[in-house]
Amino acid sequence: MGIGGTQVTRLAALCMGMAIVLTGSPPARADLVVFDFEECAATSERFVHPGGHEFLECSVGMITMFVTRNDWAPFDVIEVTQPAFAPQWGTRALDPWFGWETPTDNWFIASFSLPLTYVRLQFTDFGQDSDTACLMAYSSLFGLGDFIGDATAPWGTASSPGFVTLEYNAPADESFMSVMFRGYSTVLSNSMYVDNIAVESIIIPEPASASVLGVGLCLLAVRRRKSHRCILQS
Ligand SMILES: [Ca+2]
Ligand SMILES: [Ca+2]
Repeated sequence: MGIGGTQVTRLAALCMGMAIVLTGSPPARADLVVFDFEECAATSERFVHPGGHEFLECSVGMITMFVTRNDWAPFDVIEVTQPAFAPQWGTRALDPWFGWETPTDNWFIASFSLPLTYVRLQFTDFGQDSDTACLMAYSSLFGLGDFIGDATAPWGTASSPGFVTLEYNAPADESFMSVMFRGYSTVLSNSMYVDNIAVESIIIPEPASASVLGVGLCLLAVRRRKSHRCILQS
């Protein structure tokens, strides 16, 4: 899928925001920020998944999150009222089901405008295939750079309003800029709803110096895919 002018502009802004070089005193941790998707445009409902978002840009406080899929395939924000998600999920969540009938090595990728030290995601589904929830943290945007760490948890064939929570704490003196995540089974590579993405970032100390990465470099980066995968739990 091509990347349009609007996407280029937004990616450029994101890249510029992320090209901050840490200098000066040691960074501090910011408070926990939660992306709950309740203010995002809903584009799908149960059994109707048109792929209404090619990407999603969300800002909470000082942090911007940019969600894509690794192959730039569309996805949705689902609106669910009956059967309901858990109360703490509200009614909206990330929906990976567009294109489910052509299974690929598919992931969501969340890239952030500040380096993170902690991330927590919640996953759910409505039964059927037996899923495992998985996340992987990377040092650079779009699932690139060094693999920092991962987390997995079995979900099986359980159903909403239950959910499973994954969290990852970076080792001391390490941080990450993006997270690849999915709930997957032996038959479907991305088939769980995701909500309440909570992060702790590093506060950029003042004064900080900033350098701007070239947009071309950034766009090149998003075209590359990492091959590192979580190990499926039985
Ligand atoms: Ca929600
Ligand atoms: Ca599933």
